[in-house]
Amino acid sequence: MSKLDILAMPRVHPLYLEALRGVYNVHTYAPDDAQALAALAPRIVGLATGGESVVSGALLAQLPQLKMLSVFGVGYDGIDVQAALKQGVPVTHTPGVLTDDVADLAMALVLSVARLLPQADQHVRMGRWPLGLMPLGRKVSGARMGIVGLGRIGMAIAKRAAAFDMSIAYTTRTEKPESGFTYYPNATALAAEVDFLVAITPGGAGTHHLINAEVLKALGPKGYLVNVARGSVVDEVALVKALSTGVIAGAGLDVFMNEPHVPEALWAMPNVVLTPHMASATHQTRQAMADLAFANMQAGLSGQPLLTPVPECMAGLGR
Ligand code: NAP
Ligand code: 8YV
Repeated sequence: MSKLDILAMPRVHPLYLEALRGVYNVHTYAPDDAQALAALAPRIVGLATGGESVVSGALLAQLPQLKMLSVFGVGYDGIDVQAALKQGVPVTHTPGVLTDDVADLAMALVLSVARLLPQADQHVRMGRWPLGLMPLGRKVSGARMGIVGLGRIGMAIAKRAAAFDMSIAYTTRTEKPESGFTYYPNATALAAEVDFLVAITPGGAGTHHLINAEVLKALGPKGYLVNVARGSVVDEVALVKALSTGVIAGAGLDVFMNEPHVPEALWAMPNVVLTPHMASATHQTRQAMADLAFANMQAGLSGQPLLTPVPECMAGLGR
């Protein structure tokens, strides 16, 4: 029997591609080659994407035989899920398997920016230690943690923060009384009461610029922002201004508005720690994500129950 054809968006993770290639013909989408897509389109039954991929309704409409869209990532804000559902195409993602890693990196950014780890490393490597002392850092243990988005990953961050004896407060659209943490109805009110504000919501229209100039002002000159959510959640222009004018003390950033491009203004700032969207980038977790994304693709293309459909999909397709 001939292999089914899958289209993979650019930059989909190699481990996911490797698994797909064992079973399917995998073609990489070339956004600038309309002819190639037109030739392939009638055969494409599966679409493989990453968490940052952008899949428009227009692209989906060009794939009339599409039966399945499987995202390698928990976030899927770049995918037009409503258009997929209208076309009868289920969408899956990879929740849970990356929760620990993302929470670990959020805490790593908190610690790095507060305890000046990149500068400390440079201090030793550049031979500056014999010449003098480093500036002092900010104590993390016992400080006040504010979490914007208390879902799977937000809860895992809270668990880690609790081990550092931090007090924990949060904001979400719906209060989570079962968490036992202090609830604030919006990010500004939360920011005013914490030392570290960590953003970990989904991206997309509902959270666009949730962290804006007003929130940063409320966080204040002794406050730190950590963003492991999506670049769109933070007003990046307001953030650069706040960091360069002392409106906030510092930031740890794993995600950016226009990845992989990071505003150059941030590169030279000593009060900022920058990582390249790598919160789930460990061997163990990337493999687990690849396994789950692949299993979802196989399930969808063989008529088996999907393992982890996105919530809209469960409602929309009655699964
Ligand atoms: P989740 O379990 O669905 O949690 C999302 C949380 O965000 C929920 O508590 C939700 O609560 C809250 N939320 C949604 N909209 C909000 C809004 N407008 N204002 C305040 N809170 C809001 O998802 P998860 O598994 O924790 O993942 C969260 C996100 O992390 C992903 O969608 C992705 O964007 C990001 N992520 C980043 C990386 C990385 O590499 N940096 C890796 C994985 C995930 P309510 O519904 O009550 O508002
Ligand atoms: C990945 C992510 O880096 O899961 C997500 O939402 O942002 C990250 O885990 C990404 O999905 C890889 O494409």
